[in-house]
Amino acid sequence: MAMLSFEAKYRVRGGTLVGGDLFDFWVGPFYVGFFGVTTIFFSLLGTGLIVWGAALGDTWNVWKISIAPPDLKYGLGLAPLAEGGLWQIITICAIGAFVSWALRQAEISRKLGMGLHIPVAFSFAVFAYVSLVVIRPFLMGAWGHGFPYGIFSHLDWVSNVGYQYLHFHYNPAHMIAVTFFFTTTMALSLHGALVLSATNPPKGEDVKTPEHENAFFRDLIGYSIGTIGIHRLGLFLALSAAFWSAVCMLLSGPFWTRGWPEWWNWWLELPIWR
Ligand code: UQ2
Repeated sequence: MAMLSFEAKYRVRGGTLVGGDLFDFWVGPFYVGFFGVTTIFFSLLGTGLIVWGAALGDTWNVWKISIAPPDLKYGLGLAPLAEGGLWQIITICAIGAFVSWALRQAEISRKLGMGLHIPVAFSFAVFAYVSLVVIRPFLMGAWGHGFPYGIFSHLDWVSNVGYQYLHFHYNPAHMIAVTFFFTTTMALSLHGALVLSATNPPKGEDVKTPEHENAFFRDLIGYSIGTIGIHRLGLFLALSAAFWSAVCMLLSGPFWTRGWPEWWNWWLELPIWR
């Protein structure tokens, strides 16, 4: 179905957070809004600075291009452009673009009279990013604790930071985050499989209803969470994965500097063993 005729009646005025009617219009299928303008601004500036940073580097191999944060010696100060200053401005552009995007989602949601679930959910991903490049570096006293902007280089950073704590899988918040990531994939696979199975009956038979979906899980495990419930559960699981990922990184460094396996000594030191 061509969406434009259908969408026309939802192209309503209002719901903007700033500027009133100023940017309250569409370009083709896209809503613009004040935050559409700021998203474009930060994205283009940030991308341009990344290309500049790449040009200052020694490779155009897309896998190896990397824009590093400042050396630790610059602490929480500004660094020269070619020595991490670009990374600092790119970080500001990235956050400007992500926050603009969330606020544009909020404006569109308000315009349509919908809940703010989408911008709230997206904010968890933004929080996870901000915790890595702003909150944790700030708590540790140097922007140099942020991760480099490069495909291989950010993987190296993740590996190095992990080994710095000897065995990151012993980080209890990491354990919780990983469990939520896996549970999210299981919930989505259950849901996707269930909906497709109900909507793809044998040739000539009617498409099945949510009653059938409920009956399947009641037969299987004695419980069905329901059609709205599975989506609430999915959102909770996914947001929890992002949240605990941020927590596991904010603990590592600012609040725990030794190996994570050692953290579990509290268990061995419980007085009940003595
Ligand atoms: C369900 C339901 C859906 C679903 C799914 C279930 C009709 C279409 C997948 C089953 C989910 C359950 C029992 C929860 C499983 C718990 C975890 C933590 C993964 O009942 O209602 O709607 O898609």
